[in-house]
Amino acid sequence: GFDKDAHRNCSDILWQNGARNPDKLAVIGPLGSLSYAQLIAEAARWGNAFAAAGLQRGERIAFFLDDTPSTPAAFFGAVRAGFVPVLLNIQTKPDVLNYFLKDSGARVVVTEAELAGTFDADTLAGTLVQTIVTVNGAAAGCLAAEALLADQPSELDCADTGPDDMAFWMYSSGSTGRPKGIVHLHHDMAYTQASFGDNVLKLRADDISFSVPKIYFAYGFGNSVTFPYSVGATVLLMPGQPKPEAVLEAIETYRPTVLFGLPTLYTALARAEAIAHRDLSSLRQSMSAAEILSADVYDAWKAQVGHGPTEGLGSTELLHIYLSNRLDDHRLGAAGARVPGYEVKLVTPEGQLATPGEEGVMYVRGHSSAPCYWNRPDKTADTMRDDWIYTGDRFVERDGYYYFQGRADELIKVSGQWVWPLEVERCLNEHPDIHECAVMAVELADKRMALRAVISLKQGRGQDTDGLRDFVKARLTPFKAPRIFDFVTELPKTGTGKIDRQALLALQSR
Ligand code: 3SK
Repeated sequence: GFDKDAHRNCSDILWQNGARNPDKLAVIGPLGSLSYAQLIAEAARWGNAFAAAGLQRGERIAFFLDDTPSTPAAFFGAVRAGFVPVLLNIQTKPDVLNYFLKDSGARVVVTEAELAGTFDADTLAGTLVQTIVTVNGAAAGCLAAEALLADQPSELDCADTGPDDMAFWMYSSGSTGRPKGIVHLHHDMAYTQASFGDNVLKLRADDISFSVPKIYFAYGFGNSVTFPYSVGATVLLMPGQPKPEAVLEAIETYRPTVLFGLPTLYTALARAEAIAHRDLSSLRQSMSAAEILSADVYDAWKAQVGHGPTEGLGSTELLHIYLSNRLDDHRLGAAGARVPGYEVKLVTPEGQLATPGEEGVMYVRGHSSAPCYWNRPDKTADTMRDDWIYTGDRFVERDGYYYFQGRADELIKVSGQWVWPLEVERCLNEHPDIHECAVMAVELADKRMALRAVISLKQGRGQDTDGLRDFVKARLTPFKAPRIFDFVTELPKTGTGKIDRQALLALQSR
C-alpha cells in the first residue's frame, strides 16, 4: 500500500537521492550539468531567496520557465520552503498570462531572461506581482537569479508541510473555456512514482531520461522531474523547441536511455532524413502519450531503434499516466491497460457500467488526483465526482486494454447521421500520401454541420481530394467522407506537441 503520510513534502525525493549519491549527475544538457549535491544546494538557495523575499507559506510563484537546470532547482527550493510553484506554458500569450497571474495571485515570477519582455505593464496590470526574477541572463527591471542567490545559504530546512497540503499547480490548456488552475498536493508526485513509475516505466538509477515535452506540461514534469529524481537517474534538459534533426543530434550527443514524446514527435523523427545516419543506440525505451500513434510510425520507429514507442494516456488532473501499454506487451491502437494504483470505469449514457466491448465514458480514481480547480467550484463539481475524475474520453475495453473512441462532446450529425470525427481522422491517417491530418466539425453558412479535414502531405504527393474522399468512402461509409479538405505544409502544434485543434478552427478554410 501507499503510505501517504510518508510524503509530507514532495522535495524529499530529490533530497533522499542526493544523500545516497551526491556526486551522481542529476541534470545534463546544453546549459550545463549539476550533480545531485549541486542541484540540492542550488534548490536550497532558491528556497531561502523566496523566503527572504517575504513570501508566506502556500503563496504562489509563477514559473514561466523553459527546461534548463534552473527549473528543477527553483521548483524544489520553492516547494521545500513551503511555497507553491505555478508551472506555466512559456508559449502563453500576454493576455492569458495576465489572467494566470491574477487568478493565481502570484507575487513573484521566475522567468528566462529572454522571456522577461513578455511581462510588460499590460501583462502585469492588476496582478500582485512584485518581483520578476530572471534565470539564464539578466533583463532590465528584473532581478537576475545569480545576484539573488549569491548570498543565500545552500542548506534549507523543510517547511512543516503535510501530504495533503497544496504543493504546485499547472493550468489546463483551456481548449474549452477559461484555463483552470489544477492544484496538486505534496503526496501526488510520490503516488505517480509508486503507480506508473514503479509498475510500468521502471526507470533505473543508470538511466538518462530525455523528455521533449517540457516540464510545465504534466507529462514532461513526470518524465523530467518525478521519475528520474525518485530513482536517482539523470535528466537531459534541452531548452527551446528543437526540430527533429536537433532531437536526433541530442540523442547521439547525450546518449539518453529513455525518450519521451507525443505521436507528433515520433512521426516527425521517423520521417526525418537524418534518422538513417544518427546513432540512437543508447535508447532502451521510448514512451509516447496523449494521442494515439499511427501503425506506420510505430513500425518505422521500431525499425530504427529496435523497439516501438510504448503508448500511454494520462491527464494533468491525475498528474501522469493511468492507462499504459508495456514495453513487452503492446496493443497497437490501444491507449493501454490500467496502471496499478488507478481504478478506471466506463459509464454508458444510461449510467451503467459498460461491459467489455461496449462504449462508455472513462472515470479514473487514484491518490494523485487533483482535489480541485482553483477558485472554480462549478468546474470542480463537473470533473471531480466523489473521488473520481470524469475524463470526458470515450473508450471501449477489450482484454483489459482500452481503445479511445473520441471525446464525449465531439459527436456531430452530418446528413442526418451521427459521426465521430476521430474515426474519419484515423482512417485518413492510414492513407499513404498523408503525413498528418486532423478532422473536425464545421458549421456551414446554412447552419448544417460538415466534416473538414486539414492535411499535411508527405513530400512530393499531390492534393488529390477525390482520391482521399474515395479512400474514406471505401473504408467507412460514404457520408463520413469530409466535405472540405484544406492542405497545409505543417499542422500547428500546441506547446506540448499536440495537434492544435483550436488553431485549426481559427484557420480560415479556403
Ligand atoms: O496523456 C496525456 O495527455 C498526459 C497528460 C498529463 C500527464 C501525462 C500525460 C501522458
